[in-house]
Amino acid sequence: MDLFTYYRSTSSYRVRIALALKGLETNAIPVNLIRDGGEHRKPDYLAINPQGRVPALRLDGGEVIIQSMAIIEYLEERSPSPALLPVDLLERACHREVAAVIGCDIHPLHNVAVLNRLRGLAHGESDVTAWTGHWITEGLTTVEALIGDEGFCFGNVGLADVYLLPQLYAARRFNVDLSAFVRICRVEALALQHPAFQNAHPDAQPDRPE
Ligand SMILES: N[C@@H](CCC(=O)N[C@@H](CS)C(=O)NCC(=O)O)C(=O)O
Repeated sequence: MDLFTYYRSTSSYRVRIALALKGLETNAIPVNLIRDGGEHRKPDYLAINPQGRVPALRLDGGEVIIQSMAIIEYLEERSPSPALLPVDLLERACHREVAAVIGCDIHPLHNVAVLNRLRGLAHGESDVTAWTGHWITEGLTTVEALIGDEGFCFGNVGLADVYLLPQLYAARRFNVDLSAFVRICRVEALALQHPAFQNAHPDAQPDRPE
């Protein structure tokens, strides 16, 4: 399998964590979102992912799956063990709630294209920073209220953690103050000790700049 990825893309980072937790190997193909106007906008990449975003997973048969949630669900269904979702239906829903808050309500508001659109509408960097900080803080306030008091988000490592860690990396990159989020910071400290999260981290990616 080939994973089209960018080291600091939070959606790519989610998929890298899911792959690592499941012990699945892929060939990483870096797509630089910045260089030369963005390699994701070039015809070669658009032929792979018509949406022009990362990640994309190309299967050994050549089929391509885009959208991190679709990729992660595919991996979960194809390689169910170790599971990212618990057996209990309500517990599964709890993981999906956190994934949806992050994947649907936080991350899309600070994506590269969205921030560039703000810049294109004559907003300066202080507006962009305030915008990003607002949506990340608001969303993480919800996540803090949803997750539990011990271990990973809901005890054992799972889908919620796959979404949370990349979002925290982005929050720190945008200088969002996370100190009020005691549960979230507990999960972050725990995950950063876990080999799957370490292997998937942006700093461990070959396309990371020196
Ligand atoms: N909902 C998509 C989001 C994908 C996405 O927006 N990826 C970002 C990087 S994290 C991207 O490729 N951005 C390029 C751009 O905005 O131009 C997913 O979960 O895969």
